[in-house]
Amino acid sequence: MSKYDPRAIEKKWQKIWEESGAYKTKADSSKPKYYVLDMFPYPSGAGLHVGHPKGYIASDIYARKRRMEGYAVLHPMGWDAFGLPAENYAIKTGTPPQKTTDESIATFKKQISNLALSYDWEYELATHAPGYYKWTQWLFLKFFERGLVYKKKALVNWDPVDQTVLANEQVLADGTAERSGAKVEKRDLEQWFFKITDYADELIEGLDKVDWPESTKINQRNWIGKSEGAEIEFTIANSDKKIKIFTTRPDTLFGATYMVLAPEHPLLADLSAHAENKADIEKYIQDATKKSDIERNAEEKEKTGVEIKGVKAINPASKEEIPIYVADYVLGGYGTGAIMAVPAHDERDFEFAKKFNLSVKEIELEDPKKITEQVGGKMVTTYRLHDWLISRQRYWGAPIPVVYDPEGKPHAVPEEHLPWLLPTDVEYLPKGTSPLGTSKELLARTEKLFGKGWKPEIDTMDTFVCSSWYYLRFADPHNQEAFASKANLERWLPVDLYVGGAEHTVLHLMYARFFTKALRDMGYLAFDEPFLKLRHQGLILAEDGRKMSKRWNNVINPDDMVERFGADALRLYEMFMGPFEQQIAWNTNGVVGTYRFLERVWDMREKLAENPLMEKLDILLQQTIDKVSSDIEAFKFNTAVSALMILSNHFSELEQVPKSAYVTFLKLLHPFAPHITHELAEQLTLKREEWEVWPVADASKLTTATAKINIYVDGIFRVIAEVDSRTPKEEVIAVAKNAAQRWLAGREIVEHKTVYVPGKVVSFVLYSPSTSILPQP
Ligand code: ANZ
Repeated sequence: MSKYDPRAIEKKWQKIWEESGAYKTKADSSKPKYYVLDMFPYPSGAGLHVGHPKGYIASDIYARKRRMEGYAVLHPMGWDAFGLPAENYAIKTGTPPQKTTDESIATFKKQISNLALSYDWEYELATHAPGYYKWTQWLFLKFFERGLVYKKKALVNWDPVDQTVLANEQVLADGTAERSGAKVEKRDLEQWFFKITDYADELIEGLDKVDWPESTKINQRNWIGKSEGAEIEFTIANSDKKIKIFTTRPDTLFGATYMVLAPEHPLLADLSAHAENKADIEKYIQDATKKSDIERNAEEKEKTGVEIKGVKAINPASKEEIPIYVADYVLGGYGTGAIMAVPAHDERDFEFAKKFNLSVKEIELEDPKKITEQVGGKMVTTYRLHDWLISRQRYWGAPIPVVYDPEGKPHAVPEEHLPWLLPTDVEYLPKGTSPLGTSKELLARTEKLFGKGWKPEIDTMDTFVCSSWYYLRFADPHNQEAFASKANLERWLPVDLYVGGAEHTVLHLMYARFFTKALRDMGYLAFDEPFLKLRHQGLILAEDGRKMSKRWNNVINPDDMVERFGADALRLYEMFMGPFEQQIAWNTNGVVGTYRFLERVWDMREKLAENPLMEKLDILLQQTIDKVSSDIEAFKFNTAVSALMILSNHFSELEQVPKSAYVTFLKLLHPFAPHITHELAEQLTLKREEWEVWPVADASKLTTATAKINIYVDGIFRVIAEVDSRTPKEEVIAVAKNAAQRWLAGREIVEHKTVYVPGKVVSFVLYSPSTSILPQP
C-alpha cells in the first residue's frame, strides 16, 4: 500500500474543492446561518509568516464543524488594503501603492490557499477598490448628515515620522505611535472627527451582552473611562470671570487650597494677561503642550507648574482666596481642564503642594450631594473617551468626500459623484501636508463639478474607517446599489464568531461597535453588537523566543512547512502547540510530530475490519466525540487534538480496527486535517452525506465513573480523593497533592518517586528534613 504523501493528495484535493465549489456560501438555503469571520489582514509585501494563519486555522475548523452540523456558513476573506507600508514603499521606490498592494494580495491569497482555509472567494473584498470605498465615503456622508461627523480645530497627536495626525487610540501608553514607534507630538490643526462619544454609555453597556474575553472588555471600559462627579464654579476675585472644575470628590470642597488649570485651558490667556509673571507662564505653556498626556500623567514624574501671580480664585465653600496655578498634571482634554486641588485628600495635589509650599488643610467631609447644590454646582458624568479623529495627511486611504466653497465652507460631495476617486497624479513624499494637495486632476475635477474657486479636501480617512464596516459588506460584497441589501444583512449579520489579534481592543473593535450602533440608529441595521463571540489568538514567537521579524532573520514561512510536511500537519501542529490564546514559540519538531501522527492514521487503513465495537472502544469513542465537540466550541483546540491522538493510540494497540470507529475518527479529524481525511474517505468509498456530518456522542455511554484514589505519603495511607475516571495523570496528581496538603505541609516531594496507579493510588515520597539533598540556593 502507498505511503502517506501529502504533496500528492493536498494538491489533488485543493483542485477538486475549487472546481466543485465545495465552499460556496449557501446564501438562500433554508438552513440556519452561521457567520465565521477572521480579522482581515493588511496585505504586506513580506507575505505571511506561520503566526498569521493560527487564527485562520482555528476559525476554519469552527466553520467546517458548523457546516458538518448542517449550518449555512458564511466564511469570507478580504483585504484591509489601504495603509502606510505601501505608501512608504512608494516613497522609497516610486512604485504606486496600487501596484504593490495588488501584488501583496496575490501573494497572500496564494499562501492562504495552500492551507485549505475554506473561504468562499466569491465574497472577497478589498478596501482600496473604488467599488468598496465608494461605500466608505457614502457612510461618511450619512454620518455627516446625521451630525456624527464634524470638523474642528484641536490639539492633536502628530506623528513626526509618518507625518500625519493620529487618533488617541493609535498612541501607546508610553507616548509613542502605535505604528511608527515615533514619539508623538502635539499640533493645533483643523481636522475631521467622528462623534463616537455620543455612544459612550452604550459602548459600555453593550459589553455585557457579548461573549468576549474579559480582558478586552476591561480595556474598552477603561478606555471609555466613565466617571461620575460634580462640576463646580470658582469665581475669580475682583472679576466676574468663573472657572468651572470637575471633581469626583465634592465632599472635600472645604479642603481646596488652590486651583490648577491645564496648560490648554482657554481662560489662561485672559488670566495671565493680568499676571505679574506673564512671560514665565507663556514659556511654561509652550513647553507643556508639546508633551503627551501619558508623559504628563506619569506618576513618578516630578510635579511642575507656575503660579498665575496676582490673580486669585474664591473657594465657594470656605470663601477663602486661593492661588491659581497652571500645571501639566491637569489635562486639557479631561473633565473641564481645571481642578480644585485638595492636598489633604489627593496624592498628586499633596506632592504639588509640598513642592510649592501650599497649605494643606485638614477638613471634615461634607455630604457630596448637598454641598454641590449649596455652591450652585451640578452632578455630571465625564468620559475619558474623545471623539475619533479620522483625518490623515497621507495618500493611501479613502479620500474624504468633502469640497470647500470659495469662502472655505465645507460641503459634502453629492452621492452621485461617488466614488470620489483617489487621484493618481500625486507626489507621495509627505511634507507635513497632504499628498492629495499635489494633484492637479483632483483640483480640476472639483472646479469642473462645483465651480471656480472650489477646493477639494486633501486629507484621507483613517484606515480604521474602512475596517469599521467591512463585516457588513461581506454579506453582499458586489452590491452596487447599497453597502449591502437589507435581506442579506438580515440573513448573515451579526457575526457569530470573530477571531483575531488582541492588539485592536480599543481601536478596530470599538470603532466597529460604534459604526454598528450609529447605523442601527439610522435604520440600516437591526442589531446592536456586531461580534457576538470573539476570541484572540496568542502570538507565535520564533524558535528563539523573539517576535518573528525580518530584522531578526527568524521568520518561518508557512510555504516551507507545507512543502516539507503538508498543510494538514501544519494545521494540526498550530492547533496542538498550546492553548490558543497563549503566546508560544515555534518548534519545527512539533510539525514532525503531527506529521508522524497523520502517517499512523494513514497506515491504519490496512487494519480495518467490519467487526463490531468492543465496549471499551465504544466508550472511548463516545468520550472522544464529546470532548472534541466541546473543546472546539471552547477554543481548546490543543486538547481536542490530544483526544484524537489518544483514540488513535488505542487503535494502534488493536489487531483490527472496526471500520465504523475509524470513520467516526475521520469525521472528528476532518476539520483539522481536511486533505488526508477526504483522501481516506474516498479510498473507503464513503459518500459525502455519509461522513461529512458531525457525529453526536451517545450520552448513555458517557456516564463517567468516579475513581476513588488512595493517597499515600511516605508509605502511609492518608486520605481518599474522588476524581472523574477520565482525569489525566497530571491532574490526578495535582488533586492528590491538594487533598494530602496537611501531610505534605511545607516539605518537598521527591517528584521522580511519585507513583500513580491509574484510577487507584497516588503515592508521594518526601525529602527527609535531616538528610536534605535539596540543591542549595
Ligand atoms: C478634588 C479631589 C479630591 C479629587 C480628592 C480627587 C481626590 P477620575 O476618577 O479619573 O474621573 N481631575 C479632574 N479633572 C482633571 C484633569 N483635567 N486632569 C487631571 N486631573 C483631573 O478623576 C477625577 C479627579 O481627578 C477629580 O476629582 C480631580 O481631582 C482630578 F481627594 O477633585 B478631584
